[in-house]
Amino acid sequence: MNTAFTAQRAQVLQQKFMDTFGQAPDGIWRAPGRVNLIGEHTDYNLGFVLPFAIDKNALVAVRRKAANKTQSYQFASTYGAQDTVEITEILHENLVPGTVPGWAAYPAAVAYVLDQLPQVQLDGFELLVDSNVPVGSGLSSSHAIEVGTIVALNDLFELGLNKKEMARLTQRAENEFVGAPTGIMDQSASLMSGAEHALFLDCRTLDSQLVPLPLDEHQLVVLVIDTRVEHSNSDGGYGARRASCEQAASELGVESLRDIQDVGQLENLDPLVRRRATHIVTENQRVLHTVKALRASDMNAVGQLLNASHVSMRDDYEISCPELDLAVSIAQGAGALGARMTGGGFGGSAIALISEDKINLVSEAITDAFARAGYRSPSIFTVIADEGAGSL
Ligand code: GAF
Repeated sequence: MNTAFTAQRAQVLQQKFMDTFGQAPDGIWRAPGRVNLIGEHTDYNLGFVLPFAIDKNALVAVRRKAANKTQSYQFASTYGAQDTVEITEILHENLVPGTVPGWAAYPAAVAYVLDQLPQVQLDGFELLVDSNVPVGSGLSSSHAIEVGTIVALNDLFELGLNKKEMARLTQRAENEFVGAPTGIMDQSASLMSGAEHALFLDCRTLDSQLVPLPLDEHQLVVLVIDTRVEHSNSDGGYGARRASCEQAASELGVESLRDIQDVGQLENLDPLVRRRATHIVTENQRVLHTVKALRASDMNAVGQLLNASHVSMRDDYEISCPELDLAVSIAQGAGALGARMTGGGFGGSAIALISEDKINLVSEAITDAFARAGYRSPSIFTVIADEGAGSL
């Protein structure tokens, strides 16, 4: 974490909170976005994922209101804010799924799921968000806000929730209130990650291990190429992929595709469903192999697994797009050890594992190729593996 930069942002947020709500917040909490190194769309199939939290995050300032005040929630953010910050106020009785527009749906969704817990009396609170996770880039900007909100409320209302419980609750917030049928990877990465490690997560049990990322040792960096093709997990493509996986599991008589280890078992499925399921079965295996390769510090093997993952998402799962494919192939051609799209797909970002002396070369090659293809200029930056959410 860049501590000085975060402290500076927190100071500005503290002042803005006072200007907006007239009093200081009770605290400020930080929740990171993530990249997924490998293991895509395996989470809702109860399989394996290997993401890491990044050094781009949401800062969430919160003040708990006195219990005898009207039970209402006030949300504001610095998004697009110049001098004035717009406040969204939601009364407790109006906390209804699907009714809160824009980014305020994320903290509202968290209030909604917490409020349903029998032991929780969620009095009113005021909340101000500042985030530098790019929106719509596939780096989990919405989950960063949700996780920032739940860790703040967990502390302030002394709810005693552990990380697994917070991950499951924020998944419900996203599924039931926001209406996106997403899995559990992103919030888990934001909650459970550790600096300089990837999070090896079993999405069935939420048991996890931190696997060291030997990047410095090999003078490697992870480059993110945000294609600036915006995607949303509420669009139909994500849900359609999930439905195909559920159909495959049901036809095969298993709880989830996690229970299939051999693609030979898929051969009687309808051809389209079989290709979708093939991605999931092979991707789970690639995650396990990547964990082994990282532990053996074999970064060439890691790179090859990233490349294979991209092919599988492009051809079998069909969630890539021309901009992502171009970013990946140019990065590979310019010397990346491996590259793949990351996140939900249909836009968003790709990652490339490259040696640190090739950052400019690879970035320029991708920017030039995008210009020649007539695509929007991509946003390209390196990320470091940061620690999970907590209070500042
Ligand atoms: C999105 C979802 F939110 C995750 O749950 C996961 O399914 C991912 O797409 C694909 O791996 O980020």
